[in-house]
This record gives sequence, structure tokens and C-alpha cells, in this order.
Amino acid sequence: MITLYDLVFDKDLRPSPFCWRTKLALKHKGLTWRDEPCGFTDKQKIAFANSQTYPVIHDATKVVKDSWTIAQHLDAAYPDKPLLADRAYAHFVNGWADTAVNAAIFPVIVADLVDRVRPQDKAYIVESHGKRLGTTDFASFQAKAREKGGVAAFRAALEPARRVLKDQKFLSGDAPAYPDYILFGSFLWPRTLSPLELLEKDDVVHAWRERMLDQFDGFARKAPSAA
Ligand SMILES: N[C@@H](CCC(=O)N[C@@H](CS)C(=O)NCC(=O)O)C(=O)O
Repeated sequence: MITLYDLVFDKDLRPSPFCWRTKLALKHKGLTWRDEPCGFTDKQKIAFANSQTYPVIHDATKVVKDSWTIAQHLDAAYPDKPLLADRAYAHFVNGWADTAVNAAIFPVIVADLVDRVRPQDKAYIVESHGKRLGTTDFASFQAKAREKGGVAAFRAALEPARRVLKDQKFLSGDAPAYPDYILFGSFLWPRTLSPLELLEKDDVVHAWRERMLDQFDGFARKAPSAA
């Protein structure tokens, strides 16, 4: 049995885009797992993995940290239904989502995020995000980011995906695979934490996101969210 150490917010919200990549990868493989919810200040739970970040998985005797390394482990250990059939493409999407996509989402949802952490994690997140942004007035920071066109900048960052999704149903072709789970994980992060709508209805990325929400009997759609 696989154990997944998944970042948890207040009211059992599970926003981590990286943990979503792993959960969707496990679903893709048809694997079940034991859920171990951990907050920002529960890092002692993943000390055995020598990790400071979620996700971590414990799979029989193997301990694996970092979502990209976990995806590679799952393909090696469970070769049916490959996640990374085109590894270089998936690797590129991973780096693009980590930098361009997630970086464009963060400023427009940061106050909603801070509002929804568990009470016992609040001081930790205020300090770490305060250092990152140079202010702890997250509400003003988020409002300014939205006023200054943060949502339009996020939509512009999606252009590489839009060009692919104009021609095919999924980033990976006729069916989803890891590149889709990477980008979809980025969308599940704001969906879980913020009522802000990031996409226009006539965007091909919107239609793709709906298809992704339907995967695995609506697994992600059914997750608790602020949407
Ligand atoms: N490269 C890592 C990044 C994981 C990561 O940054 N996770 C965040 C949650 S979204 C985390 O655990 N942060 C802990 C902290 O900020 O203390 C991966 O792909 O797994």
C-alpha cells in the first residue's frame, strides 16, 4: 500500500499543485493509497524522507519525494499505462508550470491562500510568504495584482497550452497523461482556495479543464473547493 503525505489546509482543503500531480498520477495508474494529511508545521511527519516539501510517498520499501521524481518512480515500478511516454515533453511542461504558470497564479490568490491555512499554520505562512513578497498585507498585494492585470498575464502565460489544445483534446493527445496532470494541478490550486475565475468560457483551455475535472469519475471535481 502506498502512503501519500499530502499538504492540508483548513477544513481539509487540499490545494497543493504538486500533490495534485501525484494524486492524478496514482489515479492514472489505477493505484489506491493511504492518505496522510500534513500541514505546513507538520514537517516532522516527512523527516524520514529528508524532505521539506509535500508530496512524499512511501511505497513498500521505497520513500520518494518531489512530484517529478515520484512520477518517474511510478512509471518504473508500475509500467502499465505510462505517465511519461514522452519524457522530454513532460519534463518541459513540468518546468514551465513550476515557473511561468504557478508564478502567474500566486500573486492573484495569495490572500485567499493565507486565509485558508489551518490556524496552527498561520504564523508560519505569514512569515514565509511575507518574506517572499516583502509585505504581510496580503489582501492589498492580491488586490493590486488583480488590478494590474494579473489574470490577463496568467491567461497570456497559457498560450503554449492553448496552441496545443486547439488541435487535440489533451496536452498528451487523445487521452490525458502526466503533462495534463501537471497543468491541471496548477488549476486545482486556485480552484481549491479562491472564488476567482481564471479562464474565459470560450477559451480552449477552459474546455480542457472541464474534461480534466471529469476524469476518474470526477475525482478532482468532487474535492472540496472554494469554487
Ligand atoms: N519541486 C517540489 C515542490 C513541492 C512544493 O513546493 N510543495 C509545497 C506545497 S505546494 C510545500 O510543501 N511547501 C512547504 C512549505 O512551504 O513549507 C515538487 O514538485 O514536489
